[in-house]
Amino acid sequence: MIKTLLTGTALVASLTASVALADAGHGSGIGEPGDAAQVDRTITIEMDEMKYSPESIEVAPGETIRFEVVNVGRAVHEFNIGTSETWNGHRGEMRTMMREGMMTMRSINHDRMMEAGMMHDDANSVLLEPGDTGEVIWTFPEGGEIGFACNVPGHREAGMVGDFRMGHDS
Ligand SMILES: [Cu+2]
Repeated sequence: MIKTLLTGTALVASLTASVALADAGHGSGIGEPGDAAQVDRTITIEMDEMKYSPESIEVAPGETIRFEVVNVGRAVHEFNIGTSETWNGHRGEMRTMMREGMMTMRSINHDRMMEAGMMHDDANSVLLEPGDTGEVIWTFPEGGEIGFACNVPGHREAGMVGDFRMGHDS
């Protein structure tokens, strides 16, 4: 009984954090969801165990990029555009998903995520099973410290993080 109550509380806290993160996304300077009709270029990113290729990407101010993300590894990985701050907020959500059986290290249970109301369809990220491909279309701000990271528990800590080099003249 106590265990169930604690789990329920954690889930609510996590969902609240998720909503706060969505709000922060618009005014916090990490950019905004891009328009598919306004894409300047497409970049393919491969995700493998604890690393991205490429792991550093130059972006021009205001540029809209379509990221084609391919999981070539054997574990579930995420491509999530943000900052340490947004990732720290998102980490609790990922832990909850693992604990509640919405995902394991190697698979994603989409039905369970739907049941729990956690669709995980944030525009700034894509979570993929091994062998899967997804996309993120993102419009970058005029500047700022932005990167990309995998928030599957333990992955960012193990170095699964990359950076955008902003402000390059193109
Ligand atoms: Cu990962």
